[in-house]
Amino acid sequence: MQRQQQFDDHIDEGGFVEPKDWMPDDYRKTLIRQISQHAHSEIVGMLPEGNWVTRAPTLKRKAILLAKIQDEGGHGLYLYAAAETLGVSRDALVDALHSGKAKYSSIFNYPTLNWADIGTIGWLVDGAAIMNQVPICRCSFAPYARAMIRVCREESFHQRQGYDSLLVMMQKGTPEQKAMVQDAVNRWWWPCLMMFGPPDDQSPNSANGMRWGIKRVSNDTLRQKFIDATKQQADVLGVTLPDAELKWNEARGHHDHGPIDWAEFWRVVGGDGPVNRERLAARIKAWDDGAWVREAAMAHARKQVKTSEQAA
Ligand code: BYC
Repeated sequence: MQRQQQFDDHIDEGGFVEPKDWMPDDYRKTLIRQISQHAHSEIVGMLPEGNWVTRAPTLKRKAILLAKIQDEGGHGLYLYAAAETLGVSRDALVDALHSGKAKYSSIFNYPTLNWADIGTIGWLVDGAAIMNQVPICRCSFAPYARAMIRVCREESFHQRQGYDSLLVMMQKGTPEQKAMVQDAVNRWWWPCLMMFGPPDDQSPNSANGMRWGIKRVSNDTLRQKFIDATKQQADVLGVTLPDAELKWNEARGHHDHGPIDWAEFWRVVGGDGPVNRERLAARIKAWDDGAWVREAAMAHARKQVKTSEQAA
């Protein structure tokens, strides 16, 4: 009880928690859930873009895309490592993903149909990700907060490269290329708004997340900030966001927007989105195909230990 009180006081004072510090079980469980889902999202998030590596239109765009995908692999690894400091094994986390028990971001269950989808993912998906992740740099669990600082720096390059790629298509492209950009924005806009999670009054984890300093800003507040920032960028780009009700509300100081299809969100989160099955199957195949690499790395590590023991 006293430890609980000390923990609560520490959080209230804005303190950080390190892996070896005492923490309530529910705090640990919530972090394992959120950090591992975040890690899975990074790893599954490599798939929609990986689909376009061989078809990037120029060497420059291909190099940028490869770098972005590699960054995402790196983000997944830091986040798995941060989750492991809470006492869960990497194998258990990966099993939870492959068995369908663990969630990953709904956004990655939509297909990438044309090249403009890649620029749009950078602009909108990474833009939404940064909006959500900057506050996590101040998360009370220090290893997660530290990981997010580097992740956010890289995400901001990802967002910029996406916007730049779309700007080139909109300013120098053919009418067909401009139409591709608009088509991609039409398909990604609403799923991006869903990335922030359900509305605050339907978000079961928010109360504890906010209480414990894991979440610093609510789902709806971040979604609104994203809409306000993105509308201005869309105007510069020359694309229309697919929401007839989107308009500036002077009294609120924010944009009003049309209704979000939460039934679609829950369907996708529940495993029945456009490409959920394909994404999971691709991850399971990659894991199985990589078994020999893990075995070789373990054999090498065992040999190194033996050699250093013999030398000692
Ligand atoms: N998709 O109570 P709530 C990236 C689940 S990766 C799927 O509000 P919470 C990137 C939620 O887990 C982007 N599920 O939950 C990578 C919960 O279910 P459980 C990933 C979602 O945790 C590559 C239930 O719905 N970013 O940026 O308080 C390339 C109720 O929700 C979603 C992160 O993971 C969703 N969109 O808030 C490009 C950031 N939303 O677990 C980009 C860290 C909600 O109780 N995570 N659910 O079974 C967070 O900030 C929070 O976990 C969320 C949800 C805001 C996502």
